[in-house]
Amino acid sequence: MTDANIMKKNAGYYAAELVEDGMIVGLGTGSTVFFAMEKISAMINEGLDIVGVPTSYQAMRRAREYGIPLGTLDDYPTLDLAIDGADQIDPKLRMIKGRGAAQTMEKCVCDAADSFIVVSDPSKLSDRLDAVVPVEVIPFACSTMMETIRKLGGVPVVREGVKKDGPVITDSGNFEIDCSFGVISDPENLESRLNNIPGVLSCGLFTQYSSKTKVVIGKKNDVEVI
Ligand code: ABF
Repeated sequence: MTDANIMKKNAGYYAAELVEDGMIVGLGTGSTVFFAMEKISAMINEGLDIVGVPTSYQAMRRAREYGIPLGTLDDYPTLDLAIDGADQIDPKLRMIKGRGAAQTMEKCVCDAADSFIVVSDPSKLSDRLDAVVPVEVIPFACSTMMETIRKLGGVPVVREGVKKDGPVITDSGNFEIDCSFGVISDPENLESRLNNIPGVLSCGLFTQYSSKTKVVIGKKNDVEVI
């Protein structure tokens, strides 16, 4: 196993052990949270009784493979805990998510949870937020929204499918626009302005959840909790 995966596994396993019997747990999308699912699966085999609420089709499939009982936000409008990954995390625990094109449902699950556990390796930590910000948009007004994003100082690119056969389509049937803004000096303001563009469903800036967020950084032999 690579050092990166060892660190991701340590983070995911640590987060999984925060899950208690009877909890309803949001399950994020991404390789690090999948390690948490692996550990939760073992805990279920030892008698843990939980229900998972996946944040994407990919997360649902992986959770099913691990035998994790699943529900939806319709079944469980509020969650005890959500475990998810991130693309970039700043010192105030504000983050950028969405490289997996699932940030809209991830944000819904995060919002519904009493506490938010973010699992990561050290590479996601940064003094400032300057990663690409994914923005999920309805296809209808994509070009207009891209113009608006340009006026906000962004460089928008519609995320293409792996085989370049057209735009990536999200689980909700929309496009993802990857927006480069350089160093984001006011993440709260940018998140608000992106969210207010007609046709935007969500953006990958998560700036409103720091107070309920715990970040678990996997190291080679242990974890650091922020
Ligand atoms: C998901 O996990 C996304 O929001 C984020 O982009 C991704 C990170 O994946 P990984 O853990 O594989 O780095 O939550």
